[in-house]
Amino acid sequence: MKSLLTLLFTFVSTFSLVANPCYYYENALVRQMSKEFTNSLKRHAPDKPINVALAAKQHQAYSNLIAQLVKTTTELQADTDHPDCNFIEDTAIIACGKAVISRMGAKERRGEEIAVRQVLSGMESTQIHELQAPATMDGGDILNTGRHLFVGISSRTNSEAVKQLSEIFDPQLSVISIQVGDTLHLKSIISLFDADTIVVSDDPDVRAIITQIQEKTSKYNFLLFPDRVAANVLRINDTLIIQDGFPKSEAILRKKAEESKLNIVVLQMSELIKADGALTCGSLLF
Ligand code: CIR
Repeated sequence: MKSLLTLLFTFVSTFSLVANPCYYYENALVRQMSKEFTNSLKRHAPDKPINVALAAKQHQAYSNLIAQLVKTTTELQADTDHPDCNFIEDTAIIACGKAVISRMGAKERRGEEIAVRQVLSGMESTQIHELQAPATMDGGDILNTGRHLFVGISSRTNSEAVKQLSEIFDPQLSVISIQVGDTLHLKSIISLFDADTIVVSDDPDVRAIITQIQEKTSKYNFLLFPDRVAANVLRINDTLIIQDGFPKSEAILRKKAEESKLNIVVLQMSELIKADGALTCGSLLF
């Protein structure tokens, strides 16, 4: 009986994946930028200090674009105790009608998830799960392809999170851990173009990640290009958002987007990059 139910469930999940691929979103949460954004966490001090006014402008342009691309956008107020609060992606992951609230890897960021949990709890269609200690997770380490949940093991996300995510998402998504090496998050260096295609920069660290994915599954194609930062793209429905300032990577992404009949939008993220953020980190999409 149980195997019959599992079979039925897998069939329904597969069918809904075809109908609504993992980059089909109707809802978004975004969060205003803190006035303390210059005090955000950074792996390395930037060459030039963050231009706060420009950072706010770039973040606003991003939030406005998201609001145009999905039906409902909820904008949370900034949290002045948390300079990184606009990087809302890290506070939760939402997939298959389930929201998993992060226990974020950086202690300085814990507490950002409270307002997010509150908003998501009010949404009937979303079942709330909480990661439990000793698990730590940042949403930036999670790549959902609709079939697999690749979870980057990083300085922010640990293997206990992988265990708990497997319990939550089995059998809807197969949870696979990936060692990310020397980068902040998995999605700092790889992201999703479509359900079968992952975009990556062509460098040794990333090739090690490709090898790990290929050891587990042969289902993905990889679109390679030269710039590491540019590998964080954001696919929403029929639009691909890419970062300005990386002409060689842009040419490759444009060609592929045209072949797939996608709209392409280019956003300048220079000031968010200085705080190790880019495109996926500014929204929670579901
Ligand atoms: C941090 O170090 O947590 C933030 N300054 C950057 C977070 C970027 N998040 C993301 O890409 N998902």
